[in-house]
Amino acid sequence: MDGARAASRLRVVLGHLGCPSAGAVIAHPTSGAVPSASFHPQFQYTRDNNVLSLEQRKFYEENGFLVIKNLVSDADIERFRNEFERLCRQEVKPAGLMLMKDVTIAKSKYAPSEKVITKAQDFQEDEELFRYCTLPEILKYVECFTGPNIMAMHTMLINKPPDSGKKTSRHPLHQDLHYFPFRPSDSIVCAWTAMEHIDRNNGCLVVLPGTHKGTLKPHDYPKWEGGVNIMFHGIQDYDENNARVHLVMEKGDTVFFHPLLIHGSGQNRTQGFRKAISCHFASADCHYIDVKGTSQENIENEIVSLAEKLYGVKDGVSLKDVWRFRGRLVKGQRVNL
Ligand SMILES: O=C(O)CCC(=O)C(=O)O
Repeated sequence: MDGARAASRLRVVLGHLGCPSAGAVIAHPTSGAVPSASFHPQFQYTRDNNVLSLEQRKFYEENGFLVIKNLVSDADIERFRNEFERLCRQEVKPAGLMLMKDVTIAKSKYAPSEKVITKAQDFQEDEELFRYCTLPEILKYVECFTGPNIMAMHTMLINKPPDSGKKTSRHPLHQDLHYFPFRPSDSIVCAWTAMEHIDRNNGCLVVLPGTHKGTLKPHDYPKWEGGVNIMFHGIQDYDENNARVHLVMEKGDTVFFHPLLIHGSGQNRTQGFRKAISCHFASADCHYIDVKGTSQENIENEIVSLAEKLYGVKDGVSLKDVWRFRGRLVKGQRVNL
């Protein structure tokens, strides 16, 4: 699908602004989660629904992330890999999809292929890749953090390239909440699934445990000599002494993490492209906020001008509009977002 269709969908979405109940459609039934804090008032970041063991809940509460081994099947990962290759070759063009290249080759004229594209972002209109966001095994865990009304808000397949020597394959330390104009943060969670064995050699995720208990910090482009990829904002100021954990993961392993958790990923020192698929989910009960005058204003300006360029929509588009366009209900009712 092309930019014109994306623009027209964005216009339809914009036309519905101010009447969020238009989206209150019932999708899948919910699994009958009970309201949070009914049994365990000491828990802030997880909800009562019998999926997580007490040990897992305590781990997430304390650290802000939780790895579930072997969650997504090899067969599904193979299908996502094949679809990514089709997208890269531009055999299909879902509305809203952004195909990114590493900054070192961003201006080159290479034919699009999986050796050139480093990220496919916003695949919410690609039914095959979007299946990831609807997998029952993923949603079962997501519900522990969001509750029963679930929106898939932000989708990515990350194809971290072999580093050219300029260290641009690194992802600076950041908090995902910087990108999101919706709250509360405790009702948002990222699911990130390794599509192959991932370790420090090919650039695994690195997390700073416990940092989800802090506040949102100012972000900006790091001053890296070799260049920085578009939208790779990083935290300028964090505690260098905070412990770091490198998440070594096998194909199908999935980490769930809080949007305030400080994390990033290292260089890919191998010759292969390191693949992971991820989605940020939020409770449909979350609400949008105005980020004007906050540390998020820089990313609002950047995302909005990119969206205007991509979809040919001018004037009056806000960060909130872009997110309304991206978000899709995957479970329960579309209450707010
Ligand atoms: O997959 C990676 O290398 C890091 C992805 C990430 O942290 C992000 O896109 O927010």
